[in-house]
Amino acid sequence: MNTSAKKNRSVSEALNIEVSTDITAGVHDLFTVRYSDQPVDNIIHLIANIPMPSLQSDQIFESWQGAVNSTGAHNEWKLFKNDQYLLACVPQALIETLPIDQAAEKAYTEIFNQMHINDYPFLVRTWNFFSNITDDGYAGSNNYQQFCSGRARAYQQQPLAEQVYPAATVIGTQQPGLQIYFIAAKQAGIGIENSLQVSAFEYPAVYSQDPPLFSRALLHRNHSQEILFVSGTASITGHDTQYAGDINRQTEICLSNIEQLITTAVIEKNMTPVTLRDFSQFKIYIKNPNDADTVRTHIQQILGPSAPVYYLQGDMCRSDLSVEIEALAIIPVN
Ligand code: 3EB
Repeated sequence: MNTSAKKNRSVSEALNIEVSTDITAGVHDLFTVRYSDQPVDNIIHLIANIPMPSLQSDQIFESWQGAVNSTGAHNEWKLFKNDQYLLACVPQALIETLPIDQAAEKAYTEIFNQMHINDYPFLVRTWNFFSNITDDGYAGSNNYQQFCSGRARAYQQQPLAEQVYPAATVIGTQQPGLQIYFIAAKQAGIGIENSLQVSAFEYPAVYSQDPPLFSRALLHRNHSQEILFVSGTASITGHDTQYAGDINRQTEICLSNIEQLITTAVIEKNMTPVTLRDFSQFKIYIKNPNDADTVRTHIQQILGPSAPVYYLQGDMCRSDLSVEIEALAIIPVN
């Protein structure tokens, strides 16, 4: 292969992210996800508007960037693709009238269908949002537990025997409806678990009848990058919530869990050594807006004032959790 062909191939597999805020946008209760094919024509496409208030003075935009944009139109789907990655949001029309477990089952079944049709067989990252997350559903379980059951049923119907679970975020919103956006890939990622935590897919059934099917982090390599997707990470060790009611201690446990995942990725999976300072993005979900200043002060002491940290109001899937942190590292490699 000649050098320029190799280089082009690298570029067309890369995924980048730019997170920006806009104080003039005037809409503080939407978190906006976009895709741009910046090297080509710089057109910015909307992926999703998540009804989740910013805890900053400005609206937050998460813009993914890939080289080759193709917006496939399969029924209601808008699909953003490059040579390695597929990004999309599950169309609302497919799921909007269903109760949460059926909505989750249908959504994941549709995701797997699109992955199959478009030939991106590996699910690497998902973001899931719905309302009343800890409220009672039916059959004695709450809405989060119902969501877990629906997701598990969709997996059970798939021939995904060897597949590692994606990194994931599940956050409660104040607006009705289930919103899911995700990244799938041509090549498999490497699942990373946290030795300080029981793997979520092995949680005891007291948390949910069907286990939460996600990896604590997922390392994905393409031709020019190592991408570490760190799942929504909470103040949990073993499988127990730590420091209910103490926002500072919960923030500390979130960060030490993330540090543990980085160490595991580097030592066990041979990732390029990175620190929290090398990360491209942190999203911090805070349940009580009154805690935002405390968390921000704490985070700035550790990551510095100009780290790419974004604060959003969201509810956690356990009522004793006050904060959850997800993170993303995109490291260029030769
Ligand atoms: C936890 O560690 C916190 O059900 O996909 C975080 C990230 C959590 C993803 C999921 C749940 C999920 O159990 C909750």
